[in-house]
Amino acid sequence: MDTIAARATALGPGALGVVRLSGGGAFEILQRLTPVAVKDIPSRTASLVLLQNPGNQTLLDQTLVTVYRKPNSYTGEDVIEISCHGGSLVPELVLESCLESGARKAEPGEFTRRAVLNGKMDLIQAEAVLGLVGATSRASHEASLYQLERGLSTLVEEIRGELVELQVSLASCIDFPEEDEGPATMADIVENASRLESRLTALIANAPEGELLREGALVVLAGPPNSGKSSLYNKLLGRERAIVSEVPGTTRDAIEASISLDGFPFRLVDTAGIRASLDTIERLGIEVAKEQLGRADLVIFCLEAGAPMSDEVKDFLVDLKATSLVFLRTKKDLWPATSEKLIPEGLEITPVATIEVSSIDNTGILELRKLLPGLVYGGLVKSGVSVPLLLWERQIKAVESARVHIKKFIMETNSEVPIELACVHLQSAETYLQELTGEVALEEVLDRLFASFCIGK
Ligand SMILES: Nc1nc2c(ncn2[C@@H]2O[C@H](COP(=O)(O)OP(=O)(O)O)[C@@H](O)[C@H]2O)c(=O)[nH]1
Ligand SMILES: [Mg+2]
Repeated sequence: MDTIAARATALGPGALGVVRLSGGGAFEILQRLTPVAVKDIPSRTASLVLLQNPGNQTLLDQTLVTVYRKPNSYTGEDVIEISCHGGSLVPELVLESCLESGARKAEPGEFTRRAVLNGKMDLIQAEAVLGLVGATSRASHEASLYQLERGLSTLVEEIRGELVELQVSLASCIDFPEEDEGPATMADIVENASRLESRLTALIANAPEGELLREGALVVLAGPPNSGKSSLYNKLLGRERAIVSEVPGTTRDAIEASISLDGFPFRLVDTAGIRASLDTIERLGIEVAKEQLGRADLVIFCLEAGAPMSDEVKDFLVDLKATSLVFLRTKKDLWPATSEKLIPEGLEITPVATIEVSSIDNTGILELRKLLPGLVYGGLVKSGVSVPLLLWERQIKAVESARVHIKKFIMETNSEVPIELACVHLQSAETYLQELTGEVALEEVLDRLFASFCIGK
């Protein structure tokens, strides 16, 4: 394997920049950049090293270098980390000098790919690295870290181990069908297979929440113009992001911002009010609002506390039926003792919650903030995020395929299919679990996965 090099820190202002080298030539390459005897630098200890330009030997930077001798490194190869001064120029100069001295520029994710190939981590952990680097909320940070610590890997290996045992029992059942004293009966085997299937099903059940953790759940504010959406939006964000105005139809485009509630990530979207409008731009805004609503994980519908509901709004709400809906009666401060029903008579909607709020005196705001994580991330709010969790589509597909094959095995044992054929499904399920951890990894899977990494990871 050739020696690769890349900046491990982002370009731009910063006190430090880190350039990383990995491969058999790492020590030689560094030696071309300094008079210090590189082979004598102790492992895993920061050492002051003056770097020189490889061409004219002029001083390049004062750096701190940490060397890792194989196999005790991130990639399992010789690794050198050069901590130089940060900014946009110095790290680039250091990198260029490494390239001039024989290193090749790393591909995206190539360091982690080498770590996987050298058995330093499995594919689930590699994805956890990606999740950790991309984490924007406490929950996604914690969940990725738990998988990096092999939370999911351990569970998957355990299930795979049981799948192997099942196949062994099955083989002896097939070979010695007459023996009553055999280690397991067919009924035992099928029962164990169902147990494994349930464990995979439970894992998949959590997966949609796991996937949302990465990007944040999409929560869309909707309702008639002037119902207080933008005011509430700013209130939830804690800053003035959307324009608030008594002129109806002010918000025309959908605006999006990220917030974290109780550590869980949300993408909050404010939209144009829903009403028949002749104004082209406002009509476009309403179209955008409808589009956002189609993708929403949760809709917060705002209607002024004492206001009647137009037919247009009713139709709109009924169309929304499928989406999970929080129904707000807004501007409660203006309507302290309204006799208006929270949900207007005859309107057949079943919101997951109905709250009276005011952006002026904060009525209901805390209640709303507390409510949202449970509505979107219910399972994870209960269990906590330090649990084995599928965080990526690739993982979900592999587990689902394994589950389907176990299910087929169980079904075929109850049918005319010869047991020798049915047991092929157990083998397939095992292969999918091996793919999940990367124990059998196709080159193409690796290519796709690591393409989404940044260079230097
Ligand atoms: N009294 C009172 N007025 C509010 C409240 N929320 C919004 N408003 C006012 O209602 C008008 C419309 O608010 P806005 O947030 O722009 O509504 P949007 O059109 O639904 O985005 C503005 O004049 C706000 O100041 C509230 O909770 N109480
Ligand atoms: Mg608005």
